[in-house]
Amino acid sequence: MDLKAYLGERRDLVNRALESYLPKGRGPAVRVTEAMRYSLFAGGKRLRPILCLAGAEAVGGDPGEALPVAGALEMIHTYSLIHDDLPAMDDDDLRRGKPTCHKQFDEATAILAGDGLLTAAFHTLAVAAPRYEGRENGLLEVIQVLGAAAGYQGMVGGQMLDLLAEGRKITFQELETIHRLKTGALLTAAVRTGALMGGGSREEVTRLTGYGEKFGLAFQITDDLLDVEGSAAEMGKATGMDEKRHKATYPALLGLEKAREWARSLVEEAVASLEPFGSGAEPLREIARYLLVRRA
Ligand code: GRG
Repeated sequence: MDLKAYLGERRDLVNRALESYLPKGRGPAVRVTEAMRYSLFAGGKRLRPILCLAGAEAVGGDPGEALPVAGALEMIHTYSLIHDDLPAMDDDDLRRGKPTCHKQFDEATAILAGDGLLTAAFHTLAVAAPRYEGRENGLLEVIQVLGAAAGYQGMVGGQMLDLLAEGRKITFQELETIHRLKTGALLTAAVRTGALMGGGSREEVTRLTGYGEKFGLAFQITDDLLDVEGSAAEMGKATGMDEKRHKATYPALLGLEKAREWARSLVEEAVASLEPFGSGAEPLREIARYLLVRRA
């Protein structure tokens, strides 16, 4: 398959959906919607929504049915980036190739933009609910999965552990827990919710969740590698920051070659989880392999 064309077509689909969920000039305070839209449309890869649509496709479902969930995932992800870039957290100036939200607007507006996006994610799902008449329980399960993955049991918990680990030596096990929660939980939820929205069987959902877990870890390792080997121009954010901040990373703990090897074996395991699936899972296979060659 032509992965580049597939990703481009899916990105456009997601962008059109996001445009309809968060149109210009919405709400009583245009400044906050402007800030939300500034970060949301700053040009991310749309990896989480694409994984969600691909999860639906893998189980033979209609990816269009998963679009509101895909949009919600991207809103949650963008909120996490806005807050992560704040002076109280990573204090970054560049994201998605543009000034970070608090640099472009101001700190208070960036906090509100993040809050607005997180809230809009769940609001979007509630607004879409009538479309799923007769399948309300499925939608509720999706909301549960998303809430847990984004919240204290997942991404927020992982971010807290990451902040607590600053300036101290951590074990490999601790590093893995941080990343499983901080980055992996939302990526796993993307594939899982896609499979649920596509009407996958329990076994299919479990298998795709396994894929998401391996994918999430491999993604983080390649993200760490790109921080060492990538360029700011390609990444749209400053690189070399992990070392500067003395952050524990996979390359720092394992060395570059071992980290690369581990990412490779996780990608193989992710692809192996898809063994019983037919050609509908080809995008998921290709996206996993793409992790090993991505430059951004
Ligand atoms: C503030 C609650 C809260 C959580 C922040 C995800 C996160 C937790 C922080 C981001 C820090 C970071 C750079 C983690 C590495 C992995 C990651 C999430 C990279 C960015 O995701 P991409 O590459 O970005 O999918 P785009 O811009 O393409 O969407």
